[in-house]
Amino acid sequence: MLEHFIFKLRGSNNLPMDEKALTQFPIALPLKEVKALTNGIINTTDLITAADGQKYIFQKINTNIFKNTEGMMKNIDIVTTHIREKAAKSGRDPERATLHFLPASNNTLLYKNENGAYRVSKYIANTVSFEGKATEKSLEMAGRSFGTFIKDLSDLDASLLSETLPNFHNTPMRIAHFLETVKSNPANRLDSAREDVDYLISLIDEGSKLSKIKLPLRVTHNDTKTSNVLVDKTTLEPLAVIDLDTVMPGLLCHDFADSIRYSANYVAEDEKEYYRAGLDIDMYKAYAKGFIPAVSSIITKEEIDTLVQGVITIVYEQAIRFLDDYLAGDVYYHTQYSEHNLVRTRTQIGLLRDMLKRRNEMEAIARDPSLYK
Ligand code: GN1
Ligand code: MG
Repeated sequence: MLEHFIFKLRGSNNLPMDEKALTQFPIALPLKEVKALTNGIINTTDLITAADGQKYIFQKINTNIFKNTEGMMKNIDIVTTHIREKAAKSGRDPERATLHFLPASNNTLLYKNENGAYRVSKYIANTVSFEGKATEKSLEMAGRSFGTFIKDLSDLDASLLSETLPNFHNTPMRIAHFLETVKSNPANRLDSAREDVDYLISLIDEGSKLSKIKLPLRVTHNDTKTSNVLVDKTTLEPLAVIDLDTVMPGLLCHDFADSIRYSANYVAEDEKEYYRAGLDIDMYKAYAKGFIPAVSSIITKEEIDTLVQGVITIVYEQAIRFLDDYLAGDVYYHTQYSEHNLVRTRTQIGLLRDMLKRRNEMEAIARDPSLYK
């Protein structure tokens, strides 16, 4: 049985892959190989090799988080089609410029059954993603890729896309939810996080500022980690932006911010020595150097004025998201140990404290005229 074969390959810690789901996609079965890819902390992902040697990415979508899978795949369809067209016009290889999902037997890019929602995309050969700690070079390239992504999609009407994760970056709502969790203390963990809770509550005004400013709605990626950029294995040139689940209408500063939050911190998101967290200004500069020139022809004055506030807001928001989940008993993010989400919270708080001190330096870099030529 295919299922048993896969089960063996994935090891006993993983659930067996859904055989019925696989047969709904135009791929040659039985599979030759299955490799679990464990980078994401939300979906379950396998690199599979079909009977004819073609490789694909097979994913089970986490429907607890992505409830509107139809809307999500429709967004992805619109966006990837648009990028393929743009790529073809500008001499880039369309099949390497973005992900290409295969239609299931129901003619949509998604197959759902009682076990979950599944999708398959072509594996882009001879590519790697930037894994591990980013370098100034990789971060600059990631900035260019995510900036180009926004620019490529700037002539697409953002209202065509559904808001698949409603209020994803609605910081005031995140704050309200966090305050509710603090009040109800469902996992009885409040005592172990009192200082963190007080600090974040003291910054509610700071975290709410951005939400009061009117900014253009764009098609944004919303998860701009360097590991979401595919590069050519040989030339190391960035090719495509992946992990398109959170693509939806959003603000330009969010895509500037999240990468900086993730990579311009001295420590990784779940570093246990969280007291070493802080802003690596050279890394921040590197991302700005890639991102800003890529969007310079479309960025508005209001957007320039809110780049840094966007970064501070996103770090703040992520800190309360992690802390909320810690206090709730780890219901959202996958965790490996009971304090995992608290550690994550503290790496964000360390970064945030530093950014609030160095705001002027950050502003000067974001407004450097040489980036806007
Ligand atoms: C989640 O699973 P991953 O790494 O793609 C989260 C992001 C967070 C990130 C923190 C849909 O992304 O918003 O910034 O974890 N995605 C969702 O590591 O909640
Ligand atoms: Mg993601």
